[in-house]
Amino acid sequence: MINSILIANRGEIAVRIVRACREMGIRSVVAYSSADEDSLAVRMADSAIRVGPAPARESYLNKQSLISAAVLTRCDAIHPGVGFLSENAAFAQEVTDAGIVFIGPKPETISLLGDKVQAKKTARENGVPVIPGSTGSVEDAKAALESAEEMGFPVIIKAAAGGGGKGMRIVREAGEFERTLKMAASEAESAFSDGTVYLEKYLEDPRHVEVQILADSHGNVVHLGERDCSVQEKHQKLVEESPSPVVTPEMRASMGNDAIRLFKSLGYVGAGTIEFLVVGDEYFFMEVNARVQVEHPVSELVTGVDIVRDQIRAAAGEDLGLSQDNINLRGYAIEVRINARAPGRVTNYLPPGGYGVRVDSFLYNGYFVPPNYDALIAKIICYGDNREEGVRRMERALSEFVLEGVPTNLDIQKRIIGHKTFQGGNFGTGLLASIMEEVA
Ligand code: MV4
Repeated sequence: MINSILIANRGEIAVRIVRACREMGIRSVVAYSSADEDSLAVRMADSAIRVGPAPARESYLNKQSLISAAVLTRCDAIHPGVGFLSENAAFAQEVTDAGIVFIGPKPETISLLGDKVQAKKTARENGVPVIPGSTGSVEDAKAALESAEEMGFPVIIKAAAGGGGKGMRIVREAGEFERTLKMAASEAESAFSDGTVYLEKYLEDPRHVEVQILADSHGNVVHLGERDCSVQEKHQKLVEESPSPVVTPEMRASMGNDAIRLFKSLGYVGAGTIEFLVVGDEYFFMEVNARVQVEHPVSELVTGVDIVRDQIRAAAGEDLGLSQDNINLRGYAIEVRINARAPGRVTNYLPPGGYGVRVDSFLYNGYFVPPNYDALIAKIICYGDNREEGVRRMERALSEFVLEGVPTNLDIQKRIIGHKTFQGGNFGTGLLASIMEEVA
């Protein structure tokens, strides 16, 4: 049983969790920084507690302050949301040691999955296809060059402690290899205090497809289909959709079974995502995100499963009674992320609505978007019976959206969703760059 949750996050995800708490009869307490005193989550929650000044390092990343806040407000659980401490094994452990439920997988699971080399090894051992030519961590430059030549250029160097594109380097020829390897390792060392890097064959213009998993502590594990997140800008997702236009029913079943096998072997509890790169009819494991994700509403709309509610129930030790036979993927959903290009005060906000449109946001008239955090300010999610209908509905929703006072990426989103290549469904991760070129 969970009675009260401290929400150790902000923005639209904090609002999403407050809403789940209200529906579940759970008291919500929002932990906020000085920059977020006027936030919608603070207004909507049952109560709120300041955990530090504006810089995230001293507030949303301040483990001790957050745990003290939970103790002071008599919360029996902490929801870390996305980003910040959501995949921090030390935080999960300290929360647990304080006798508080961490809403997420076990600290050991977070720790294993946070090391991308270990995660890949575990995937491979469980029969999940990994990227061809990929190896364990790089030990010395000479051996690494040999292994790169063996897999053939281009190769990609990734940081073991990275993930989500942080600290990646593509190497197209042997001559650049050693220098780039050194740079990647020293960047990884300064960014993550861990200079471990690994190599993969670089796949040209792949699609990014991820499978949503839900698991309870009673051994029930199901998948909620995939999300295609191929429209990205500097590793920031801009559009997510389900089903993927390139995933066949056979691929879906195979990816889903692989994911379930891996998550069962991990003893995973809660909501998680397995990321794949897809080229043609082949898919390759990339990494696991051990948290609920920004784009989770897409899967909620095509399955009817309240992922945040079930994540909380799983953390409370409840048997979710999940069975894959009861998960029915129906229709199509698409999410567009609206990002602020600069801080500013909202002078006019009219979110879209109507049939098949959901908006997850923390904006309101008069709200000041602070400069300190993530640029994401609104997610527009549309449902349709099929991709054509869902995309048309998204075009309609974007045309209704009014936001004045804060510059956003709304124009580029309209251009993407209205683009014939996007609408055709046949594109890779290079789509955005080619649209930007057309604009210029
Ligand atoms: C790759 C890749 C090609 N080959 N790995 C990993 C994290 C993600 N944000 C970007 N990642 C990539 N990993 C191999 N072996 C290409 C990318 C990639 C990418 C992937 C999905 C969507 C957009 C992307 C943009 C650039 C690079």
